[in-house]
Amino acid sequence: MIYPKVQKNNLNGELISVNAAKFSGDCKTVAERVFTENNIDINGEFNVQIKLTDTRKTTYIEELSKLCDEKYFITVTKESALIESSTEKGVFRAVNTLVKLIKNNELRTGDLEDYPLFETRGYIEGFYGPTWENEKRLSVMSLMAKNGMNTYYYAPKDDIYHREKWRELYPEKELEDLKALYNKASENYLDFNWCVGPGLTYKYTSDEDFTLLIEKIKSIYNIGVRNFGLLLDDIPWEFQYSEDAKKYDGIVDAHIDLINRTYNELKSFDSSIKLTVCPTQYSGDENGYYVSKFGKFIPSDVKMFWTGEEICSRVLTVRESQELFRATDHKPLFWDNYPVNDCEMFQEMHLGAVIGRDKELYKHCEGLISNVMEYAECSKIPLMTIADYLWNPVQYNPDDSLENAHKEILGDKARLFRYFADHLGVSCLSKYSSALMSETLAHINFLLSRSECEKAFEEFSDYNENMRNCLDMLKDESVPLFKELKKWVKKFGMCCDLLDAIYFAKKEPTQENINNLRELTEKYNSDGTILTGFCLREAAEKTLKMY
Ligand code: LTM
Repeated sequence: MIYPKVQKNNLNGELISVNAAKFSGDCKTVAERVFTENNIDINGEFNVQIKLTDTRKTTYIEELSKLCDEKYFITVTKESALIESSTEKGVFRAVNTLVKLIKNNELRTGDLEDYPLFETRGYIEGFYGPTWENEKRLSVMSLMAKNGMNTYYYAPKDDIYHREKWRELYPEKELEDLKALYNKASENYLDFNWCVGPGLTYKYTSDEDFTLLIEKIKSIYNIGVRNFGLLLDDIPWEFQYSEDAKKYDGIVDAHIDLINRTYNELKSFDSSIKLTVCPTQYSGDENGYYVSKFGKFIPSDVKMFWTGEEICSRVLTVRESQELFRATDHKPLFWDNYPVNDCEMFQEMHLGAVIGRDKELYKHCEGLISNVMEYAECSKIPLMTIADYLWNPVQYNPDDSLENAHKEILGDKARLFRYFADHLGVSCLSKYSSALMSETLAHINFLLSRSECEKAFEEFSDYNENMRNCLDMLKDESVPLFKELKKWVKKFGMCCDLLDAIYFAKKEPTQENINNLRELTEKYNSDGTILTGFCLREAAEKTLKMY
């Protein structure tokens, strides 16, 4: 199976082995670049013909009654393949699919038809905390584009030029980095959105502030960017300047004025510019005075961020999307605060697959943009599942998607990694974690209750050995992912020690073993890093109570 799942896959004929291909027709350079990046020879016998064709078949998604510039078809025979799409972007998607089929050894004769269901699919660097290095940014971009995302928002809260020093232009080096980022996004068919968050100090009645804001946006326009975000999240609800309070009835009126002025100024400068905004009330009651007025009085083609019922929402639903549309005349562009783990969530590591987003959400929103963690390598794992959900929510299966993400990112380390990842599922999406450990400990207890002690301890010892092997693997900090996970790996080491102590206390309940278990339980519980679910504490405490 390849991910994201293809909408209609009828490649069910003869299996074809392709080690090298050659391209003919349109957009050859795009295809050759993608193949080369994936180490597949482009001077081979298998002929891939590419045809750009603008027909109903290649541009229209019947079930959505909507035009789409990313739809594509692939037809495969024994000697060749034909790619059809209406745009270069569609060809890019098709070629990535072809690469995955070849690499997974799943290329068969037949045909497939594919297109995304969510229109806007992407991620935002919108978290508080250390910003990503540019190298990491480029690496995440390539991976997410390869997996079908089409949008990127630049809005790191701790980039001082984004928020605190919004009035100042970027110094040369920072601007160069942004340019490199914009170029990478364009190469990968990602819409690049640069955002500014002036609301901490903006004076709504000041023409000077307005001019500075437009100048700042134009300085980013000059490196090529055409999509901008004006973010008014996490700013004071009260006016900061008496002149503002005098002029406007309420804060929402000042925000509406700012957005309309900015929109008109940018559109008269270049009508291709697009604007996204984030209201100060971006979650909760869709009919709240602020957000309903905000939405009704800003232009209809300005996209509006919304995080759902909560800031970090367990579920995102069709119902709330419809309600928000009714109240604001804007479909939500979901700013999904998963997997972000900043602020109060800093002890959690969010490595689980995305869940709790309605299957039919794509019909009722502009799209979904996931807010990532300060840990770029770690973010790749949940982001891959989000990319799968956004492309094909109807066939999305979180467990399969997560397993694929592990394989893609960790290769043959994926098998052992699950002994660790099992414990990193606590987030706003779910309070439960450690499913594999819980199941294992429950079965061991069941065997013990039937006096099948030998079998029980054998199972326990096998599990602990896998955990230890996993720990040894995780200690290799030359793997960037493992380096980022250091804090959780340290706690995982304590977890392995505690499991061994439970094992010995159960098998040979000597005073020494019991004391050791007590000591390690205290040590484990006193470390604030969030790892295992209740099952480990329960196993330790129940064992201690027995003696
Ligand atoms: O969610 C929004 C719109 N704003 C901020 C984010 O910057 C932050 O990362 C998340 C999670 O803490 N919460 C917010 O309120």
